[in-house]
Amino acid sequence: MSDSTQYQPPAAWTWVREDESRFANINRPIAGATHDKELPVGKHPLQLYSLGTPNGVKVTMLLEELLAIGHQGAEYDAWLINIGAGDQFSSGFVDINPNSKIPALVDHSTPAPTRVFESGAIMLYLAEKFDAFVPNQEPGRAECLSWLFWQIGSAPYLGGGFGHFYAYAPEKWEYPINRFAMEIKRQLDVLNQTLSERQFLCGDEYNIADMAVYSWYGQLVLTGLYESKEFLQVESYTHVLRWANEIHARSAVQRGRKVNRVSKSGVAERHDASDLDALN
Ligand SMILES: N[C@@H](CCC(=O)N[C@@H](CS)C(=O)NCC(=O)O)C(=O)O
Repeated sequence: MSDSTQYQPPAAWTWVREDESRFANINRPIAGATHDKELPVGKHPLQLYSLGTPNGVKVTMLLEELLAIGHQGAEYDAWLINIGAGDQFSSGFVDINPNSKIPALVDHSTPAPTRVFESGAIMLYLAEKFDAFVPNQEPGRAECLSWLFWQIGSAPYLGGGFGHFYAYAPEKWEYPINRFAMEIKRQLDVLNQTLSERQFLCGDEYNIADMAVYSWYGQLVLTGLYESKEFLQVESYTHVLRWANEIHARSAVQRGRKVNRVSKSGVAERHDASDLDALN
């Protein structure tokens, strides 16, 4: 690794394959499949292909919330996509998400199967399908979509920016850590100020915006994504903590957080409610 202060970009960038980085199997400047492999299909109409990261968890939280209020049509098979092993580049996965990132969903209950990718689009698709967890009148609907899209636009600064340079980059560089810590603290303050006046992000009712934002920022302040709780002084965002604790305590949230996890506290695949019951 060259010293970043000495780096002089060449006139045109070229791809130098990494072999030491933990992302060596993932990072490449081209899109498309690397290998032929079909995706498995289970017995339920909804087939989710995902991993228990914050982007994956927000969808399983919503599916478990829908089941908890009695929407049997939200039963789902959740298949593990191991992004470290490159499963997102299989021909089957690329067919349902040309962007090769989890989560991706196929709904087989429509006349022709419907593919949906991008976690925010999946959440909105499911919330609209079951007419739940998204307000259907203004101004509530616009507020919900505003916070949902805020999460999608903001979290890359948290994960790809702060998290990458604070926890994963091969060296600790002050410039990017400082830049992204500043931005994440600003984002946390946006949430904190909003939640000082409201129980949930959009007012009195919990909806998909809370689920999406909790999966990144709630987990950040509660469980310390990137082991950064002290560095970011998360204890100072008292309203975010109050809101995150309230969401964290929900049974559906606890269930959703266990799906597509390769650990004793979770399940790699979920095909029936009983797969999670066994863990409770
Ligand atoms: N904007 C996307 C982001 C999805 C995303 O970044 N997924 C990551 C895991 S959290 C991924 O699949 N990474 C694999 C890769 O980059 O190759 C969404 O919200 O769905």
